Amino acid sequence: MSVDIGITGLVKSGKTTIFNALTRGKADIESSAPNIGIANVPEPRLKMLADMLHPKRVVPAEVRYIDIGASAKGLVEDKDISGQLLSQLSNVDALISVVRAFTDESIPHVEGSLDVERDIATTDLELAFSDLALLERRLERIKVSLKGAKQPERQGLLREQEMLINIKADLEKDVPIRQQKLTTDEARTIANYQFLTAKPLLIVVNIGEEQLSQAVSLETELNSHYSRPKCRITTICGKLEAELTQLDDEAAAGFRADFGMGESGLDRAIKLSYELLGLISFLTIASGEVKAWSIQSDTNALKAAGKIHSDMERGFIRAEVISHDDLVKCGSLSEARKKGLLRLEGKNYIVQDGDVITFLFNV
Ligand SMILES: Nc1nc2c(ncn2[C@@H]2O[C@H](COP(=O)(O)OP(=O)(O)O)[C@@H](O)[C@H]2O)c(=O)[nH]1
Ligand SMILES: [Mg+2]
Repeated sequence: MSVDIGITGLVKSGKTTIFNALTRGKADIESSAPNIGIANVPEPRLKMLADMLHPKRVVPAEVRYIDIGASAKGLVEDKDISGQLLSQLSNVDALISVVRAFTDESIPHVEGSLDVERDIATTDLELAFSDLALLERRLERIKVSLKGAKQPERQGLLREQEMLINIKADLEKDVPIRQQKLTTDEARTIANYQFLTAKPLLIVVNIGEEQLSQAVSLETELNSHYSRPKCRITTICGKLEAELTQLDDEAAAGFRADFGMGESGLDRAIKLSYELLGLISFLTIASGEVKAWSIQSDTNALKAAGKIHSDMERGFIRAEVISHDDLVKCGSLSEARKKGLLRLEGKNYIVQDGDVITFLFNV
C-alpha cells in the first residue's frame, strides 16, 4: 500500500506544475484531467547502504501524488465531475494545497489579485465546504433512520448525530476537523467519513523565481502564522523545480547551488508530508536488493513484516535488527554479526526510523 497525497488548490495556482515537479512528470498543464504519478521518497541512508554494498537494485519508498485538476469547491458544485474525483480525493492520506505567490501578468489570478493569506483561507474554506456538504447529507440520513430505529441502534445513531452536530458547529466557526479536539472513539468513527479537513495538510506556497532569495525568510514568517496541528507550510518554486527535473541530477545540483536554492524544494515537500503523516522508514537487504519501506511510527516488527509480504507476517519468527548507523560503521552485515551488533527482536519490537531489518519467517 503506497502513501497517497492529493493536490488541491485554486485554478491556476500551479497544481499541475507542482505535480510535474514532484513526480518528474510531463502532465499537460492545459488539461484539467486528473494526473497520478509516483515520487521516490528521498532517503540518504539508502544511498549510503548502496554505496557500501553495491546491490543489484536500490528501491526507494514511494509516494503517490494525485492532481485532481479541480478545486475542492469545484468538485462539490459540479455534479458531473464530482462523484469519482471527490471520492478519489477523499481516499488520500494527506493533502497538499497549492497557493499562488508567483507574479505573472500573462496569467490572470482567479480572484483578481495576488494575496497568499486570502488564498490560504479560501482553500481552507473550500475543503470545509466539501465536508459540510458531507455532514449535512449524513445528518439528513441519520434523521430518516431515527424514525424507525429501535434500541440499541437508536442509541448509536443519537450519539453519532450529536458528535456530527458538534463537528459541524466547529467547522462553521472555521476550525478544520484536524484541529478539533476529538476523543479516540470519535476520531475512529469519523475516520470512516474521510473528511477533507481532517486530513494532514501541507500548504505549498508556489513562489516565482524572483522570490527565491526570500524563500527562507518567507517560509519562517509563514510558519509562525500557519504551524498548527497536522498542518505545515513550505515554499516551492514550481516552475523552476519542474524545469530542473528535466536535467540530470548533477546539472540540477549545480543549478541549485548557483541560485542558492539549498535543498530541493521537492525533497523538502516530500519529507514534510512524511512528517505530517507520522511516517518513518526502515530498510531491508535481501536478494541483491536494498529497499526502503514506509511505515507509521510505532509500528511493531510483525506489522512491518506484513508491509513487505503477508506471508512474512503470518509466518513471522523473529527480526534481526541493526541501526543503519551501526551497520555503516561495521561495513557489512556479516561483520556486524561477528561483532554481535545484530539484535534479535520479537514481533512486539517497535521498529525505529533507520532500522535495517532481516525478517526470519516460516512459509
Ligand atoms: N511565472 C510562473 N508561472 C507559473 C509558476 N507555476 C505555475 N506557473 C504557470 O501558471 C499557469 C497555471 O499553472 P498550472 O500548473 O496549470 O495550475 P493549475 O491550474 O493549478 O494546475 C501555467 O501557465 C504555469 O506555467 C511559477 O512558479 N512561476
Ligand atoms: Mg492543472
